[in-house]
Amino acid sequence: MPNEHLPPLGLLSIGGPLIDAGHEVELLDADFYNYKINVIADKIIDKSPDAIMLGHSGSTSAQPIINEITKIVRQNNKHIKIIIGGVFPTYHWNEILEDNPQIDFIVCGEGEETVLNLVTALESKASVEIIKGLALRINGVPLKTPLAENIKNLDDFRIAWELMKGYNYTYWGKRKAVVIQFSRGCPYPCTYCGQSLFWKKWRHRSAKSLANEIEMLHKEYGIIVFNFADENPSSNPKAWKEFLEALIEKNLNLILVGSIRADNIVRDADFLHLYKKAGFERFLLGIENYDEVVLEKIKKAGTVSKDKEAIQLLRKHNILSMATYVVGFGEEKSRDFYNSLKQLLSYDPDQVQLLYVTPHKWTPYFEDVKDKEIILTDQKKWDYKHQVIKTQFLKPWVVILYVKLIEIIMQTRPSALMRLFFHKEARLRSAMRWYTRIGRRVWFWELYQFFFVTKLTKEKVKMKDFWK
Ligand code: B12
Ligand code: SF4
Repeated sequence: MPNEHLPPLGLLSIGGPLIDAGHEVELLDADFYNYKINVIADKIIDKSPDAIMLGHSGSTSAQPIINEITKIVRQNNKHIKIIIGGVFPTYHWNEILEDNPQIDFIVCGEGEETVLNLVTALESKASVEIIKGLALRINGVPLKTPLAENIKNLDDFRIAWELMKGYNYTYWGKRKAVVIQFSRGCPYPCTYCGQSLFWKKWRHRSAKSLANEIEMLHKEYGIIVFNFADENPSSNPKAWKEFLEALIEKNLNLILVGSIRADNIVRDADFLHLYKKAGFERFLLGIENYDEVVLEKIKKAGTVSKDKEAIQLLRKHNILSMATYVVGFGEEKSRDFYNSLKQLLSYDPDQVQLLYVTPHKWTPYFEDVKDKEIILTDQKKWDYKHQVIKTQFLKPWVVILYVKLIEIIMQTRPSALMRLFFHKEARLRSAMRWYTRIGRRVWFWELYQFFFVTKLTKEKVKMKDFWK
């Protein structure tokens, strides 16, 4: 997002336990300043800390950048410990360690406990092989230690918000913002989803502790916008309701945004007014596909009628809906794009986002498509915004034109424009204007990138051969 940045919650989360154990920790947010790779490496080399810990938001697409940064750092500093973590390295640890001798350790899974154990061991020169949840080299061979247990109580670890000092994080149109989590994980079985597998079990923070933390962030840091990182925050409606009530009791004027399952919105129809009262302004709903057969195949466990009902319910409560639609789950023909558009128009969401299916090696979906050919071998572009799987019936340039056509029709249809200009709530008009401003730039940028920059591979590369 141009000039808008959110703090990296993953790094702040591992920072908390380290600081509390007495370590000196500093945050270098390269994304915030849009630093080039050399600049990032130079800053690390200048500082020369004992260890660097790198994380990324778009995990798969950003890993090549981490590899490049750490190579330069290693050339200039032989002693620094290089530690990485996050979802992509958790599953691709073997090839990362094989191809990147400069990376010393990969923290697999949740980072808080493992990183603390690792740093404590390194400091006291104790053995690191016994630490669970780690990938490392033993006698030069990449190995992974047994899985670490899930954190049982998410309230046990403090997030180091103080590391945000010096960064003016904003979102939603220059409003002070953070990313926060009520829960981790998701109990649903969608075959393509890498996140539910990563967090393993759905767990949540206590309603009171999160409400208190939000109040502290609002009062001490002036935070207005809270972007929920949860995969599915309302998995347990009782706990979720308790949280909404605890937050409402604080009587803060906040803007909350997040993602949620459409059927959970329908389930919570009776207390959606609490969502609104707590401050929820927009939910992203993963609609994924118009075809019930495809939804069944990917085990979305949702239904078309619930998707529509959820959008209507959100509208009734003056909460914006953003429908995300994924291209490539079926073997689309022109007719399928027409049907998708028709369905989206009938759902009438406030915003849409079209994405491309991007299989993660560690998901069941990968097994379904591993023999398919890919058209994009540049990992940096595996970011859901580029088509990666070859389509049987349509050329990639036709696919992108259909995608862009659907987006433009959806965003400029009369009902969307009416809401954009005349919605009765000024704050929702402002939110929609903000999204439209970003969307306009991205729309042109993606077309430009596709036709003038992105190089599609001419070779026949199968998915299973691309990911070793
Ligand atoms: C907020 C968010 C964003 C924000 C990021 C803000 C920021 N500065 O971090 C924004 C909107 C900018 C964003 C952008 C993108 N995102 Co995003 N994002 C998220 C989201 C919803 C939350 C991230 C988060 O804070 N999680 C909570 C923290 C606590 O978890 P965590 O980061 O995984 O960290 C824990 C562990 O992984 C580990 N860990 C992580 N890093 C490290 C590092 C070290 C050294 C150690 C020891 C441990 C460790 O410890 C942490 C604590 O347990 C996640 C989904 C999710 N729920 O995680 C998607 C997610 C990370 N994003 C994703 C994607 C694809 C993108 C984009 C590519 C989308 C796009 N096309 O624009 C871009 C990429 C931007 C970029 N520059 O790279 C995907 C990545 C998929 C993948 N496997 O590669 C995810 C998983 C969403 C999904 N459902 O698939 N994103
Ligand atoms: S509902 Fe969402 S988060 Fe949960 S498994 Fe499905 S895609 Fe993943």
